[in-house]
Amino acid sequence: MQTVTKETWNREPVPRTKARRLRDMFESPELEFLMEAHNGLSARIVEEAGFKGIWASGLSMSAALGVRDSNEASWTQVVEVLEFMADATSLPILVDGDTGWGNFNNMRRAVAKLCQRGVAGICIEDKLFPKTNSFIGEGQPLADIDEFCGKIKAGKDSQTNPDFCVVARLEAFIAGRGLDEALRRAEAYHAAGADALLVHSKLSTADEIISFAHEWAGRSPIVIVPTKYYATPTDEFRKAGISVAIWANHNLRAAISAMREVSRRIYRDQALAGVENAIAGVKDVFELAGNDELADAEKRYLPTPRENVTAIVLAASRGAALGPLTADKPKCMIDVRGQPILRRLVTTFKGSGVHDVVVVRGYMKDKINLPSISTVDNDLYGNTGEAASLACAADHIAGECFISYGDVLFRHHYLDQLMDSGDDITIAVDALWKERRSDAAGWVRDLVRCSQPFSGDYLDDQPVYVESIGNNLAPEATHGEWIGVAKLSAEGSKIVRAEIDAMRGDGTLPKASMLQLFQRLIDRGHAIRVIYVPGQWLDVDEAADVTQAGKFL
Ligand code: SPV
Ligand code: MG
Repeated sequence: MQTVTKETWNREPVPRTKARRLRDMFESPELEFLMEAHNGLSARIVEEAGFKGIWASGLSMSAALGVRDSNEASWTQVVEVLEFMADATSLPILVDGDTGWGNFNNMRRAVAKLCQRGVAGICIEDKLFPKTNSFIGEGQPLADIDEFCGKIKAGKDSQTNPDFCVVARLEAFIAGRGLDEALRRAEAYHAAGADALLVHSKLSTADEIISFAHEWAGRSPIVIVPTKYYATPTDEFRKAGISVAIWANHNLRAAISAMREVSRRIYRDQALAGVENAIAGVKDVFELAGNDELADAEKRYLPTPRENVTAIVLAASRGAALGPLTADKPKCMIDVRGQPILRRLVTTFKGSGVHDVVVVRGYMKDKINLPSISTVDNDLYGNTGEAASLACAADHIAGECFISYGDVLFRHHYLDQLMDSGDDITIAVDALWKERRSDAAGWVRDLVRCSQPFSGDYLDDQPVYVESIGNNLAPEATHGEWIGVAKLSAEGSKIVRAEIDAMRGDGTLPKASMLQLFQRLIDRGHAIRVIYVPGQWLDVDEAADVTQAGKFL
């Protein structure tokens, strides 16, 4: 028989549902096999072995839960197990539904629920609730035929997938009631709409099921469970025209033997060396659990951790223009839509994988108390400028690093664009600077004149550099506005640190702005790369900006 793998199924032009595939197995002229599984892991192992379908054994699921095969696990607990199994495998599952977990009404609800959870079919047996395993005791009472037929009909009427299968299981042989009773019941169950008949026997030979198959003469598919007549060659079943053989409990029994052996050995040895080579490796466990898929998904969905990238956030100033809003907190801690600006900024950095965020505090420094940041203090904030604040974090200007004002909000992908720049010093410049408006008297802007005006294409990778930067550039000499975020390479960090030292040396450091620092670098011949961005940022310098910031979010 051809081994059908998951890949084979997936190559079908129109994928068949699991229920359709189970139905195909019943209708196939070949003898097909269902292999027992009792949880997600064993379902995966069955699929890995090459089987086309799974028998969710009541005995095995109960035993795996540590209870007896006597409806001690409730039907919803069984459905929970089935859901894990259905999620873990692409194979169709035929569930051992015992007696339908109650009367026709319980059967209706169970079938609807199984269809929802992706189970392909249910097998119900003509015994009484609570059931007993077929291999326990003698003369188990059978269900009333009509009552059982009603249950089959109720199941068929409740399926929401047209291919869902209801298999009727004959326990006449198990109850010692013989072939005639089995055939009488088979006739009735077939007429009630059963898609297949499972004929069960506890003899050590296949005599009962073969005589049944002979009399039944292919009127509907026959399913068997050769647990007790395991020595019968499989070809005998083929010759008898059996549709499906169920290997009903062998994974559970294998697990019991293996777990016993390993537990006893480890108990005895008080050591693991004796078992290590005889059991599946931890890697195997990861593989079965699908960890590769998770690793791929992490690449797609998680921000790439920027190892060793630091963000230095300059947040020392009060923001006096904000008046009463900064009477009791620095401006970076002003609330915008329920969160301080600084928290949003830190979230933007962390969301882009920059986890090392250093905030330079000054005015009301104790109010900057966010978790997961580190701080340095510019206690002379009242008489110093931004360059002096940056100098307080000089030890952190190392390796790749961002420098940002503490009162700006911007789209997080601007950080990715800055990261992607191959230059040592890069700043994000708003190409739509002319569209920004403010009524504030003395509005101060960080204007930039570039080597090229914005080309109109944000994907244009022609490098553009800063020619001059300041607050007082003439509009006709201006190409954009710095949004307050810069990125340094490891070399860029060295250059900036050296310039800070030079400024300290010549006495200009205390009063210098970031713009003056940048302009000095340009004058010294260092290139500052420009990444043009299309607006979508703001800084908070005055009360109206707080309202704008709310809208921006
Ligand atoms: C099961 O696997 O739970 C079955 C088959 O119902 S048997 O145990 O043979 O009854
Ligand atoms: Mg069972």
